Amino acid sequence: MINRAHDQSPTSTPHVRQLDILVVGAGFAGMYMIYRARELGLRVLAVDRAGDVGGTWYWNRYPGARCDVTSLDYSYSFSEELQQEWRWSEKYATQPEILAYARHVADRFSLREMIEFNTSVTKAHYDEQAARWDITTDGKDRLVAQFLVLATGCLSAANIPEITGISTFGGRVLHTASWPHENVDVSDRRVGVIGTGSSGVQSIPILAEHASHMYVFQRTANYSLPAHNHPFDQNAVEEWKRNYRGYREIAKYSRNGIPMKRPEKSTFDVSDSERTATFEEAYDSGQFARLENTYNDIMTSKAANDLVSDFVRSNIMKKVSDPSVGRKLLPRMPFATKRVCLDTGYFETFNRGNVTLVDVKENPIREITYEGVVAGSNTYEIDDLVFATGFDAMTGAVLRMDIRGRGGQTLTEAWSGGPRTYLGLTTTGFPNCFFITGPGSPSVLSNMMVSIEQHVDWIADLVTFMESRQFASVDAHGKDQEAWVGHVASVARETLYPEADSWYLGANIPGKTRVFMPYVGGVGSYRRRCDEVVRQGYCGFVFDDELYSEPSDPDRIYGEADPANSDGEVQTRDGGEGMRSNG
Ligand code: NA7
Repeated sequence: MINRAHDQSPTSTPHVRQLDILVVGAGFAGMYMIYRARELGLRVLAVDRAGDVGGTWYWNRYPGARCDVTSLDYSYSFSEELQQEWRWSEKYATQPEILAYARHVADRFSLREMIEFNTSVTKAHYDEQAARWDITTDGKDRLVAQFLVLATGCLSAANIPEITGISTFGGRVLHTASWPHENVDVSDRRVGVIGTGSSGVQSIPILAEHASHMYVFQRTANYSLPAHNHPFDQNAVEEWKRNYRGYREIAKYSRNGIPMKRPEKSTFDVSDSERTATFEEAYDSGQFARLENTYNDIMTSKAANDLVSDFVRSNIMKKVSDPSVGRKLLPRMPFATKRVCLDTGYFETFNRGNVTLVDVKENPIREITYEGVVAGSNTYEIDDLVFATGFDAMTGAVLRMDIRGRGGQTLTEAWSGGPRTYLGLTTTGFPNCFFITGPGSPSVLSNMMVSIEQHVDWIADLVTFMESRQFASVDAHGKDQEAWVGHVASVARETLYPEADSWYLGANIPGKTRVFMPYVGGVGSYRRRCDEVVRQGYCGFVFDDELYSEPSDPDRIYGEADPANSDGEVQTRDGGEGMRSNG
């Protein structure tokens, strides 16, 4: 608990609420941030545009929505009681189950009293004199806070493509990222789905079962592996949970936030038959990270990646009865350079008589009319149009707010050449403002729960440090930020990731500057670098306008990372098999 005896901070008046921390977002990041802030005795409030907790899991209610990280991994670790008492019912939790978990956490830790729902932040301007953020919402109060924490989620700003004529469409329009709360019945309706990323891949098989006809408008074919989802044997889970704490420790220093055995060999160190057997075993595990981690050069050598890509493509061909349709469903980019999907019967759906695949790369969507979608020279008449078109990822949610730092500079101006952060946590010129899982951190390339907890704990420690020294403001030094941005970019360049037109790069949003946003150096390596910054006296940070400490050993922060192989030194206690014994 922070000793606030010295506290000179102003008190609230009827319409101005004085806070220590304002958290934007009440998803898993925001919930844990308010939990930690309250523990520290801080005045904290979270606001969320949603009507309840859950963030992305509140909004993405489309049929088939599931997490692609196993439920026992995709959950909080901060409370041993919580992780022991909550019972996940299956390997990959459904959206309703994850939302129920978020609600349980909110109730169990009495978090709702610190959250204002149905409230959006419209403006957040930094007042340099007061070293406070002045925040305007669409609610009634003005908020003034020392710290602004943007827990806005990486995949929360929905992307609705600008297609001519959308507003003239005569049927229902739906977006997977803002799916209605009530049941959407597509029985006997002609449904069109635009987009074949995870949201499309998960929803298409279910919608197709009910629709009279389904048109799938595919611009880019994606890699998808069978999820092999299954209910848990609760006895096996209980047995496994005996070492939950130890397992979580390993996850923190793993590559993706999920304990996994380090690949020691190159793809070319083994015979063809051994390699195929390894690929098959990983493929059958229903975890794409395992296939990506079969050999240490999958994400760095095009020749190695070609082998795994061909392996997945050949499996897709086996599932689709019409080879001409199968060929259209084959992804062309290197494996895992776009987020790999996990599916239950996706490719098999194209064997149904009521499903038509429309290749809109070959025949681009020209317009939407009252009747349906015009692609190439054909009009596809539909009743329900589903946008499964994803998100303005990683930066969309923060840039949609009017955020101004020192000298009134907007975040949009500061990031006009792409996002620039120090450690993915802060950006120069915007003091006392933090991003949780921001660009420049492992973020979407990791198990988000591990990364969220790390960032929140790191921020809580920094706030405690500042309180103990009575510092009013913290900012990232521009020189250190540039070094970090350079490090993030150079690690990404050593991999195949930038080769695909992915949302990791911002390539899905017309006009968005292309910068590879997540840090590919690995969760464990990243955590060590963040800890090293603290150990070296919060080097690179400016407190009350003075540089506190320069990196005494910059190599330990901006030095080499091995993107193919980092963080592999830890092993799960069963040698990397994780929960497979329950499968
Ligand atoms: P994604 O993965 O960004 O997928 C969006 C899909 O929509 C993708 O196939 C896009 O094609 C397609 N798209 C976007 N705009 C258009 C237009 N204008 N015309 C045709 N097709 C378009 O979003 P998801 O919601 O599926 O998944 C996001 C993440 O959530 C996922 O990776 C998991 O981490 C969970 P493109 O590939 O850009 O050519």
